[in-house]
Amino acid sequence: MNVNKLKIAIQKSGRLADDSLKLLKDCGIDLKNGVNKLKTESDNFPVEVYFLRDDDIPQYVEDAVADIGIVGENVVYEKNKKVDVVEQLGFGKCRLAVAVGRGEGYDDVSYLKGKKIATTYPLLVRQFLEKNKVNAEIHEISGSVEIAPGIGLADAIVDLVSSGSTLFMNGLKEVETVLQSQAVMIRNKQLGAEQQVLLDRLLFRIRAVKRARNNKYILLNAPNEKLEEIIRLLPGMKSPTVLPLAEAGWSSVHSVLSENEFWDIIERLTAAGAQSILIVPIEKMVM
Ligand code: PRT
Ligand code: ZN
Repeated sequence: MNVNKLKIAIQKSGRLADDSLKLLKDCGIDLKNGVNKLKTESDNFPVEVYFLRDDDIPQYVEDAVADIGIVGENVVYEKNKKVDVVEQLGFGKCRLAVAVGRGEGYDDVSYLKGKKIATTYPLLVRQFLEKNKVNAEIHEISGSVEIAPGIGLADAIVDLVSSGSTLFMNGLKEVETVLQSQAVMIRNKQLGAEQQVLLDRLLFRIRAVKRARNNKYILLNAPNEKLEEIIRLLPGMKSPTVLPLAEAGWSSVHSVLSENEFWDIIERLTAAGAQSILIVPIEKMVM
């Protein structure tokens, strides 16, 4: 039964839930809004989506209950199950960090020697301490790690940080990064041939969506005598498209810019004489 469907495990509710569903939707996979909230299917792609707690996803994928899953790298490496990481997905970004009281004089990791560290990530903390050759006591707790130093339960914590406001509100400061993390796609190690074909189709779509999210389409007008200089500023997919404008001596230039160099290039284009610059989001980008 259902042998030729790809079984995907995603977080039921929480920080990765909406972005995971959005990614599938952007890949053109329409999910039925079934009443059964444990599982749903799609009419236009052979998938079965399971909604689970994020902590359970690596085990389900190792056991082949699900073929693939979407989960944070922090969970993948802490759970340490036998699964393959196949793709970083670009959302759910955070870091696993060491934090100590704001008033503490912290110079380097040797500060942690003999100290008590509260965390929900005992394995990753142990590996971090071993790598840095520091002996410290790991105190595993199940939540609200940030309050541990304040109530005298620990001298330091290791927890996930994104904006840093939780640490700030609890009188803590971030002093070391244990792991940079984002949501990833994981895969069962013995995926069947049919499932692998479906996964490859899904990954092809995911990569097109990721590329589109990281790029913008740009259109601008340029005086012909400045064209060469303006084209040099534009990386483009191959080379920019140049079309003559109705007004003599002017051209329209079209290209693609990546999100991280975007503002820098726009400033240089304007300085070089580009006018009427339009920036348009890209829906999908297949190379
Ligand atoms: O119920 P379930 O077990 O499925 O969910 P959960 O409560 O265990 O996880 P959830 O939904 O909180 O997080 C899911 C995943 O989101 C994590 O495993 C990370 O990969 C990722 N992620 C990204 C984060 C954060 N950013 C994050 N900021 N997970 C948790 N936090 C918490 C952190 O623990 C701390 O309490 O947010 C607080 C810090 O945030 P800032 O912005 O104040 O620094
Ligand atoms: Zn969880």
